Amino acid sequence: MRRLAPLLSVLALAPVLGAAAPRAVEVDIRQAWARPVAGAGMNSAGYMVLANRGRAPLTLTGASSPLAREVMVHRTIEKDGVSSMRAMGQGLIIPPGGQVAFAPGGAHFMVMGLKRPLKPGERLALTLTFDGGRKVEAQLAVRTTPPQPAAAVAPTAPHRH
Ligand SMILES: [Cu+2]
Repeated sequence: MRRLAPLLSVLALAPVLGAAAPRAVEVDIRQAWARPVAGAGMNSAGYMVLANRGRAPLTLTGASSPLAREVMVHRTIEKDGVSSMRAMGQGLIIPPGGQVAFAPGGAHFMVMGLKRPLKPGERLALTLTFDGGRKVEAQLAVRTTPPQPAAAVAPTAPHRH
């Protein structure tokens, strides 16, 4: 009976090890862009469309950038003609097959305390953190205006060649 003990403990561990293996984050990142800033210490805002192409809900829990002191997930709220920004507390859930658009006037990544200016044409790397601590890197094009929406985002638009 003694000889069985090591085998049993390995079997008992197997499901735990399986659960610990990192699951890929099944997310598509589209139209990622950030506003330029003129000097170090300033804040930028980052925008993108996050589409969950997995079968489980995906929760965005935070973001960071090597170029910024802090990155917060914000939402702009308009109340009585005054707009203000609020941090999104417990994370942003993207349902399976669904998408969330970060866009001016709505949800955005507040990129705070940039270590250097951001010029149009450059790229800003953002590391997005999802549930389970899983991370995905996004490359945001630094530009003054939003990129044109990709055709895939508006499947109902007329198809032209
Ligand atoms: Cu903000």
